[in-house]
Amino acid sequence: MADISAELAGIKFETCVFNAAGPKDVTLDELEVIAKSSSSAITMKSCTLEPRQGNPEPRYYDLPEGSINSMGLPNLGYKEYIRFTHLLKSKYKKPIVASISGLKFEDNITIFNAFNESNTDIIEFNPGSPNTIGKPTMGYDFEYLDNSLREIAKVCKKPLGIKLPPYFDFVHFEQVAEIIKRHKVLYICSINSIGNALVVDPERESVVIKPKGGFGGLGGKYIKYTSLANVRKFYELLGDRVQLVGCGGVYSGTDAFEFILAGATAIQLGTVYMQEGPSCFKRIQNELMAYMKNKGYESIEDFRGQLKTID
Ligand code: RRO
Repeated sequence: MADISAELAGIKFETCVFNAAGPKDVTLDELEVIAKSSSSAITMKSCTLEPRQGNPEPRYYDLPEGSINSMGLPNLGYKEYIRFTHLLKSKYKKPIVASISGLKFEDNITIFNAFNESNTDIIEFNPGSPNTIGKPTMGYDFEYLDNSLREIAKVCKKPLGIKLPPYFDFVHFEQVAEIIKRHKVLYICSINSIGNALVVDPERESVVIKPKGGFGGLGGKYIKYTSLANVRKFYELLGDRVQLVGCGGVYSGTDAFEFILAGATAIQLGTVYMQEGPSCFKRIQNELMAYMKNKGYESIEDFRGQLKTID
């Protein structure tokens, strides 16, 4: 059996495959389903200061090879998620990952401060949601990103990761890598959904989700190559100074293998979990182990980052 355990942000993970913030992780019931599955951690929905209903429905739509969503950050408010960390920790052994997506700079400071008293193992800052009506994607405002991380790093006493939106230009990768280097960020999770995609149903001559006239975040197989590019580029720029988590379009153990080759230490499952349910964790972990065994790799460190280029 190949060893697919990982150490992320100083925390031991039994396997490198776990759930992404977002899909089916809003309520305690949903989080318990993840806790009881083979997901190696329990990642919770991004939270805000106040509870939110989110955007009007329909706001999620399955596509043949992925999904489009404009959920609009529906969540129970940060206080509930702090409470959940205590409940979950008393029942399950897995690491807990909290995700914070305050609507304002000051909200993030308040929430990060409060989470110091939680039982979460890791906090993922999420400035990458494309779906908050009337708000830009914070991860594209580099000054805001820099200032937020500076203040968050001052207050946060938990291991800190960041979930970034996708970037498409090498100059932007370089600018973001410089910001990340300045602050105490232990990992980058790339990528959030690709923002403001548009799906058209020709039969109904209509968009498929209600918010924002049909524009929403694209996920699933459509985005795997952009996710891989983001992981690889940050690995090239940051090496092992900052760890990487691959997210976006992983549906199989071979997909997970590709992300590790590109430099990822762990993999998060989003749309595949929405579509397949909790069996996806064990299946993808088993497929990854089988693929590694065929290749003669014993642990993910045997090949992590070793992607070949063509001379
Ligand atoms: O809730 C959402 O609409 C949402 C969030 Br916070 C996010 O980070 N990414 C996404 O695709 N949807």
